[in-house]
Amino acid sequence: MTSACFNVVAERASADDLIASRFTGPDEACSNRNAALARIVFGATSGRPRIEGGVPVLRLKMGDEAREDFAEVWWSVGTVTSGSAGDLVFSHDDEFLFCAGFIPLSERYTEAARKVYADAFALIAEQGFPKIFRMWNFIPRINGENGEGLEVYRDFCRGRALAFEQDYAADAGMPAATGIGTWGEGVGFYFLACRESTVRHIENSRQTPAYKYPRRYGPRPPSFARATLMRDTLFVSGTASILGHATMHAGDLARQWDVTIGNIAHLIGAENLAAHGATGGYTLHDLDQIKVYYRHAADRLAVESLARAVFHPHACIRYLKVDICRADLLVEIEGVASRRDAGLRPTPTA
Ligand code: 3EB
Repeated sequence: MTSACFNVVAERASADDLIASRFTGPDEACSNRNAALARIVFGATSGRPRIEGGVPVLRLKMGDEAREDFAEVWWSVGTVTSGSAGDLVFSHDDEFLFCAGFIPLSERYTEAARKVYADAFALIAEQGFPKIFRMWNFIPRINGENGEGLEVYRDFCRGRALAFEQDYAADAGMPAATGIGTWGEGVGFYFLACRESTVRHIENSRQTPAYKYPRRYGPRPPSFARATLMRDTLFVSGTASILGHATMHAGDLARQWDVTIGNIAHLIGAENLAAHGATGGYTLHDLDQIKVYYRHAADRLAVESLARAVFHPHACIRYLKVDICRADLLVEIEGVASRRDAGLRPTPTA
């Protein structure tokens, strides 16, 4: 595979200090990247995604006082076409499609979430990229109650589940995802899709599949897989201190961290992947593009030192202080696993 480079770069919004962290594919292809497929700015403002200079841009208000804005940029090695369709913006090259959307603050998200996801599913089918392999959802007041006393996350999950049940290709499976809090004034989401049917959705034998969570967690379960394998890259969903379907160690950051890391290590390991017919496995040192979401500002230094102790010294790690979809969760971690020696490695920044 020579032209199939697929990479991501996280860069500071200030742009002069590029933290390049790229994965899968030959060096040539990676150094060939020439156009941004999309830019997600994790910063101080939020709003509807827009096309800026031909590139979809989604702004998510994720910052706390620490002022640590950064942008996640998805690079294409080919020619990028972008556009909008209703409230959605999208872009694609020959291989991958990016799409982003936004739902304004509301007393009830079920219908709006269902509609915007249904619109997105129709868009990707029409564009010829029917397989979603990674999705992110950022939900304001995620643990608050909606206009009917239902937790906002559960309200959102209901709409998303209806869209996946009724409007998504039945055989496509649910993608790896993150569903997390934001300080923004509405639900922001984005996802990546591809043409091929070779993506493989992975569950974790330590955890109940989220789409099978019992009813006590809400009227409809969350629609996502624990990870999605796309070629040699494993996209790891937001992962937390949940065994089976139960939260472990409410109130105990260190213990929640250990369960979360144990879940990821098991999820990406050879034994769990073999159960899905995939060969080989990954270790925590293969993880990059890591986001650590933590609930309490006071836990920041602790999560940083816990992360440094377990991840590769060159891994790109971002810390985001937001609420998490269950009120008893203190930390959630996502990342992308790939062969650390397979592609061009980033130069560590000072
Ligand atoms: C969990 O395991 C923790 O709703 O898209 C993780 C990843 C979580 C994705 C989502 C939620 C979502 O249930 C929460």
